[in-house]
Amino acid sequence: MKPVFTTIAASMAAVFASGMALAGPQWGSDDQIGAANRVTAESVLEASKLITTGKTYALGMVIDDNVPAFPPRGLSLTVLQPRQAGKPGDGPTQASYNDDIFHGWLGIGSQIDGLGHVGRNHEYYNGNMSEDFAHPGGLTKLGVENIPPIVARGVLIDIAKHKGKEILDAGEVITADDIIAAAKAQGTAIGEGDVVILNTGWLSLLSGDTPDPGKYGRGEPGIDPGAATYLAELGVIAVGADTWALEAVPFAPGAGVFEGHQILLKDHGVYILENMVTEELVADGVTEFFFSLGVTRLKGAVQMMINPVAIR
Ligand code: UVW
Repeated sequence: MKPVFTTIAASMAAVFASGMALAGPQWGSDDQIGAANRVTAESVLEASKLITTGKTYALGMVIDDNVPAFPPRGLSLTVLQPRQAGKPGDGPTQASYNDDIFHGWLGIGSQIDGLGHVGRNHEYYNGNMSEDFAHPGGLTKLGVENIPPIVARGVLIDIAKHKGKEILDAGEVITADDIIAAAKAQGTAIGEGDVVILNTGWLSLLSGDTPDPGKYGRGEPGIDPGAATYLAELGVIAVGADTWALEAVPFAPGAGVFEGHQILLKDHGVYILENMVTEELVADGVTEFFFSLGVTRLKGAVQMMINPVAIR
């Protein structure tokens, strides 16, 4: 009989030889940050070499109460001048100020899905059961406050260009083969530790002379479960797109409800970035960039509005 460690080593070697990344528990049973474990000082230094011109790109959209959101999400903002009515201001220099009150959902506009967002039959990333951590006052595990700075090599895969379209259709499925072919055509290798952003053109429905937010929100092009598995097994940190939920809606034939979310978030600890503004990167032909995202550390939050920055 082979010694246990030899057997384990052999199966680990087989896993790595097959190019398959292990799911959540590879970072330990207490792990709460999943694929963000792939951010290291070395990987950040390597990514920093992608900065060649210093041009910055805001990947976050302007968010207001008109932004199409997954129902019933919404927001309202109120600006006020507390305790200042009828006064010239505070102190000898008459200091005056505006504050703001936000009421709303955090999964709105450009957003990150934390690892506590989508599970399978109430089980979430790393075996966490809903009843143990999803409390009304906030998640006690997997909250976005745990997400470390995500600084990495970013790659933009222009699926729309590869398919010869300005905008993909609602429900148009992006398969693993599509991603492989588009990446090959544009000469971009996707590797472990990358943040992958897909361009579908869908977000352009919200701009231009005749924006169509209704069409934007009713459906979307996006990945199928096979594409989610492919990207997760490459060992990426996050997958995003210029769509509101990354996945094809209506869902791909045979796919479950937001099954790509289950595969990425729950099975692999890979983050999802939604409503990414890709337009300027596409216009400049940028396919590889330095990606930087510090997520607001609201304790116990599931999702968060974000504005990642790409630098070329
Ligand atoms: C769901 O998938 C339910 O929401 P989101 O698109 O915000 O991830």
